Amino acid sequence: MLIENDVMEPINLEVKQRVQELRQLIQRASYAYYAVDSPIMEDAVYDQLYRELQQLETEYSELVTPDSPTQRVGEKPATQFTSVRHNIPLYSLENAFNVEELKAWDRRWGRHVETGATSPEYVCELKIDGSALALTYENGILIRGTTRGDGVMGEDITQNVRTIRSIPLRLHLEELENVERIEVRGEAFLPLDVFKQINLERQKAGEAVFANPRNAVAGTLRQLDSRIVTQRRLDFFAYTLHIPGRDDASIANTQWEALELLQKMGLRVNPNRKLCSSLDEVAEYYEYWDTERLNLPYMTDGVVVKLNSFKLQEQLGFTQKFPRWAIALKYAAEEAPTRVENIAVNVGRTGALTPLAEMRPVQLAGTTVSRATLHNSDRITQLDIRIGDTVIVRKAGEIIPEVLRVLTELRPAEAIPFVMPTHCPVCSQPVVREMGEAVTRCVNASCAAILKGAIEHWVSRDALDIRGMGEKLVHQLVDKGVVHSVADLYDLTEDKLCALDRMGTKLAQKLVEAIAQSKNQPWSRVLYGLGIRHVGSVNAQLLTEKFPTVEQLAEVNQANIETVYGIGAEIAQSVHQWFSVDANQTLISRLKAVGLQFVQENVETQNLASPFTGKIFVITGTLPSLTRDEAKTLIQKAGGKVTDSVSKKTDFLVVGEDAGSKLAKAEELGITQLNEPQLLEMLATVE
Ligand code: 0OX
Repeated sequence: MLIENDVMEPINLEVKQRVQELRQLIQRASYAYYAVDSPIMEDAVYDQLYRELQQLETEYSELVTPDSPTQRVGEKPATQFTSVRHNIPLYSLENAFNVEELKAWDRRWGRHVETGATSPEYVCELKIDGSALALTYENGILIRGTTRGDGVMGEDITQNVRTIRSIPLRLHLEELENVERIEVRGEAFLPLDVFKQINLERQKAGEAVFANPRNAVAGTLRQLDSRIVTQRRLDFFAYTLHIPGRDDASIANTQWEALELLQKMGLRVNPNRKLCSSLDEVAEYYEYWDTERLNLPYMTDGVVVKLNSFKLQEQLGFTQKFPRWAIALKYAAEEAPTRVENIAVNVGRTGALTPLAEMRPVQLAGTTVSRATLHNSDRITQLDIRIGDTVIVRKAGEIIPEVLRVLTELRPAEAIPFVMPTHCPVCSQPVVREMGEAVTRCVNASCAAILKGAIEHWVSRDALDIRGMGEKLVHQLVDKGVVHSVADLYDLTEDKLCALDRMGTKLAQKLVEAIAQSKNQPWSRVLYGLGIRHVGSVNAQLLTEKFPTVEQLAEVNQANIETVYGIGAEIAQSVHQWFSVDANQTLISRLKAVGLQFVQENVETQNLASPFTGKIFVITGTLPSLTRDEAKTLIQKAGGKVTDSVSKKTDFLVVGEDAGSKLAKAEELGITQLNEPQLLEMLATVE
């Protein structure tokens, strides 16, 4: 019972509401997953919701109720198969989401037992995202296969288990004498290519697709017709071995030895395991596989870290749910649920109106996310997103967070649909949406938002690189009417700058100097800085190589622009159109008058002769000093292209340490490899 009085600090209403909301979400998700075999959210999303609820209940223990999903040990198995009680329960794993949490786990178990002076050993296994299975062998013959179920009771799915080729029907028992019964546990999984094919077939047949390979495995294992299971090419990695009545130490002394024994007995054991003698080594393994796992033909969602010594494992034992000697170190979820509190509209430098979801802050791929792009009104209609909705947001790598879908079943009655404004939210002028275009635009050339965006782009690092000219200063310059065009930047004086807020003489002096310096930037950067649609820094380089003066570029027709390697019709049209606008010609004249570069110097020695021009590069592994992004930028600036995957078209593979499957493929295709020093040497020839 919750008592709110002046002795106990009242729990704010928002926390109570959130706890209720989380329970409702989790209950619906569990029902959809377990009872009707039709998941409504990804496992990572479910994990995140569950964890948030657990955290709130730990913080506000008064809110824990017996019917909370956190109080449930497991889910009931479906009824089609015979239920079987496991001889030894199948425990699940506690989760850690970063190395800090792993260290906290390590300190915790370390307090329970004496380990002596030496650091313990850890076994790292990839955490396969499949379904746990328990296999029973009698006198070496497979007699039963069961699902995990709730950990205590599982389902007998022997018929289906027999279809998995990597599960031997008879074990090699030379290693173990006089054992009647052996229990093997491991993870059944679906190779990713099979998963994709199954979904394709289901889609064609008008059936619901599986949300992820894990659900597809669970669904397949519970198929009543084992002929279908055979077609699905399930696979299996084994990770534990028990002999009822014997303690584990009589079979092996360590987890590492047990894995080797399982392999000798004929079971498939994941080869990507590692025996580590420190947590730092564990962290290294975890970081390495964070990216490398994407090259594996099956899904993994973390690393299972286990204490290697069975003696230590035995001393530590189990909690209600988990072994104390193991933990799942999971990779940060890239998708999470949250609530849309508002939909704002941003006006970019091209005048495009972009709706943005303002959301309850949520942890995603290691960062806090509170805004996500909704792209355009078509996307909003397609998603059917409303203010007040619970949505799934995604952030993968450097990608801007986006809303993936709406959990419409959680929509509150008061949710508000979004309407695209008819007038620009910055300059109040009417907006337009051209036929066939998804984007709504403000077309007022003197709109402050467009001007601010244009100036921010002009001063940015890859353009004119005017250091010290940040977003706030640009906004002030526009809002106070000091600057109406990028050309006005060149009329700024120390006095004019000093009249602005938070501006001292030193800073003003530096800025004036940086602005003057920008006049030395080459024509390619000036062209990029003009912000012509579709002209990024690489295209600007390609264009200025072919057209070394602004007059040449401004005067040619569209077809001529298209002859440049890498420049397509859309880009050519955009460039041609830009130069045909009078206001843009005036801008060029003003910029020329103040001394900006509109001629490419030393054309002969420029990148036309560069060994990078038009060449396709792929970067793999960790380079000794450059980050992948730095290497990518350098290659692009030298005229090369960087792609993600190796193909026959790849010209060079830049190889760092721990290179994975890309290296193997490049070797197979005979592609030239470069290490970092060789790349730098090649770059040094391009100036
Ligand atoms: C996996 C995986 C799962 C042993 C005791 C508790 C967990 N998904 O790949 N579980 C375990 O270990 C059990 N190991 C794994 N590799």
